[in-house]
Amino acid sequence: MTQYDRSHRPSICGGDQPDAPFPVYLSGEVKRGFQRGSRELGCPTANLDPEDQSPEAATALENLGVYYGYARVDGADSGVYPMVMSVGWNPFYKNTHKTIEIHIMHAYSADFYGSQMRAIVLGYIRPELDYVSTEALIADIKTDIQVAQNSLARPAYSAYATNAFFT
Ligand code: ADP
Ligand code: RBF
Ligand code: MG
Repeated sequence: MTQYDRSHRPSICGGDQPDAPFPVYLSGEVKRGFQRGSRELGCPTANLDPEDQSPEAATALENLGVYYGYARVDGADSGVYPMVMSVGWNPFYKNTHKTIEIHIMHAYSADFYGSQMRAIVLGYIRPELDYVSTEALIADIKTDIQVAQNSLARPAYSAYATNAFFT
């Protein structure tokens, strides 16, 4: 793997239009995990089962790391919102299986385990890293959220918020 410099991070990722293999379409039921996201990181992540995804999506997400796009959860609060997604083995926590976790940039009024979630992934931000501390991981997640927001603000990306996949 090439060296990745945490101290010099770009504020936007991806070209003016989503580059191949994006857009990547994901859907499935929100699964329960270790519930560390909200408790330890202040960042809840809704988990999808990698086994539930299409072969195209599985291939497209072979690069472990952080991605950005839009997501929607069926239910009371069913808007389409920006999201950041972590795909990997969470080396910091030494998990033993691959996870797909989506943090949606929206304040939901309640948990939504068991609900159907759909997401369109539009770009890749960075590889999955191991960390010396929880604080360092949290700092990078905050940057990821900012990068996702900047990247999605471009017209060719924002257009996906109203894509037919979400209706
Ligand atoms: P788990 O390990 O079970 O995924 P988390 O601490 O990561 O636990 O919390 C994830 C859960 O929090 C989601 O499944 C969802 O029900 C809820 N949740 C509430 N707000 C959000 C949000 N903005 N983004 C993602 N999940 C959220
Ligand atoms: N876990 C890691 O071990 N390394 C990472 O680089 C990493 N990046 C993440 C980036 C984002 C935007 C999010 C939401 C999570 C990330 N995580 C990472 C996953 C984190 O460890 C996970 O959400 C918690 O373990 C709770 O399941
Ligand atoms: Mg989670």
